[in-house]
Amino acid sequence: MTQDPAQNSTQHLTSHTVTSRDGRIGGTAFDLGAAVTSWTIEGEEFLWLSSLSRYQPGVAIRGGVPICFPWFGPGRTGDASPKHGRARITEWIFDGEEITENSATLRFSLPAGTFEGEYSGLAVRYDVTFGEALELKLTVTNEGSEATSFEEALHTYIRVGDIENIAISGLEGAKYFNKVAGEEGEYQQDGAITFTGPTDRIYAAEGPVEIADSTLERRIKVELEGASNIVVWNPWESGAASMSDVGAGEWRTMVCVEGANVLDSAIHLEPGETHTLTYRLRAL
Ligand code: TA6
Repeated sequence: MTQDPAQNSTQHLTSHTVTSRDGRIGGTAFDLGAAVTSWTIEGEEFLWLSSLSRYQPGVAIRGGVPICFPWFGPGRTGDASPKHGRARITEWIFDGEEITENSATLRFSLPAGTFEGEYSGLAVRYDVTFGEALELKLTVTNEGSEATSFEEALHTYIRVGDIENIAISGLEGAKYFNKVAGEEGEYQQDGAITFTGPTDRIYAAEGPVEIADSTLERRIKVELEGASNIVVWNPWESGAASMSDVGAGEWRTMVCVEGANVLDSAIHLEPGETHTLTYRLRAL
């Protein structure tokens, strides 16, 4: 897929690349979408980022950790726009960094006035800690005078060796909604998840889950707090073919394991209430 090189360059966007004092841990996040795009331990990358991602104001970065907020996909009504909500295409405020011997933290918040109507009272903070684990904390406070509810997801793209050579355990027996066209409906997970075609599932489960990657010979654990759903997605060759910002064959080297609260599990906040969604990724 060819692309205007200017769109594929990060030069117009502000990003923050940090390293722990001992030099072992690295990470990068952009103000656009507060999108984390890299987390490394001794140079080994754990996040997937498309080589054809656009880096343009108002366009979601393809890979890393997009934030879906205040709705997921087309939302509970099925027609909300933009897809996955405005947070991932908004310039967040960078609230500073904190570097320690073995970690680096970046803090962001959404500018006041990002949302209108029912979401206008929501204040959103996002704290990203790159350490032996990648820890992401999305904190939402209802500062308005009306109760409101929202969906959210930390849409993490994890780098894998080959999607056909991974297995995800921890969701055995969990109920899920299958979003793949032609297969829509409620199912129950039988055994570990393996991949043989397009996969797009919303599990009613919090995990934890483990990804066994026999190509890269590593195991990765995802732990969540404050999440009622785990979304597992890979577009496969057929889905990736219609995505202009995914490089040839790169769909094979990613799996999205997302911490989420969507549909019936949307978060309801009374005035003054706060909810935090925490996502932790670690290599075992
Ligand atoms: O989280 C899975 C999903 O909702 C899929 O249905 C798929 O469309 C994906 O997100 C990516 O969405 P995007 O808008 O980034 O192309």
